[in-house]
Amino acid sequence: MKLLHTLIALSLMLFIGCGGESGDQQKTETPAQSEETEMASDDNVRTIEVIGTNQMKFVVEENEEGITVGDAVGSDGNLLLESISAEPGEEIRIKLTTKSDLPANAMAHNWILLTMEADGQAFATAASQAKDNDYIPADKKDQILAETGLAAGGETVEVTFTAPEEPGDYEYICSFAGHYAAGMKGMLKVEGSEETGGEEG
Ligand SMILES: [Cu+2]
Repeated sequence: MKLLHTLIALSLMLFIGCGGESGDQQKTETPAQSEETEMASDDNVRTIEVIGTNQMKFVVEENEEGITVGDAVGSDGNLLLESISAEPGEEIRIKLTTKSDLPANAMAHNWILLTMEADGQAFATAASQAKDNDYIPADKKDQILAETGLAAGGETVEVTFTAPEEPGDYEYICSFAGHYAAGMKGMLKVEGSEETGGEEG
């Protein structure tokens, strides 16, 4: 390549030379064609973009494969996110953006995935007393499988996690005070890829 460039440069110089006037010699180096600036974040992890609203709901902009949606929430046509389907051990990223003009202490959201055994209501009740710890109840941390931090209006937080291997329903919630009771929750449904029903029972 270098040689080719040199040859082209040489012939250009000759050409200009023949024309007599060389003018001001501007080195117009064409930028090398390296367009790998925005490739870094594309790691193929399934990403679900979730919006937290002032109505205290998890919503999505449109239905897509692997999620279940309900009715439109609010005036901008976003759809209630009811559940997320996952394969055992699947890697998933949740990107949660809070849409709100309210101050952070009045309206912020997080996304917390709980164990199958956890009681979402009990967790949320304890969380509402843990404002100083970003609404994470210290004595129930062992019930958390994945969590984002809090996102105030205009902010986006994310978490990448591996879905549990055991098929079943895992509740996810926003633990900001009062939001669980208002319906800010849903279900991660881990579906067995094959019948695991064996002999037990
Ligand atoms: Cu919330």
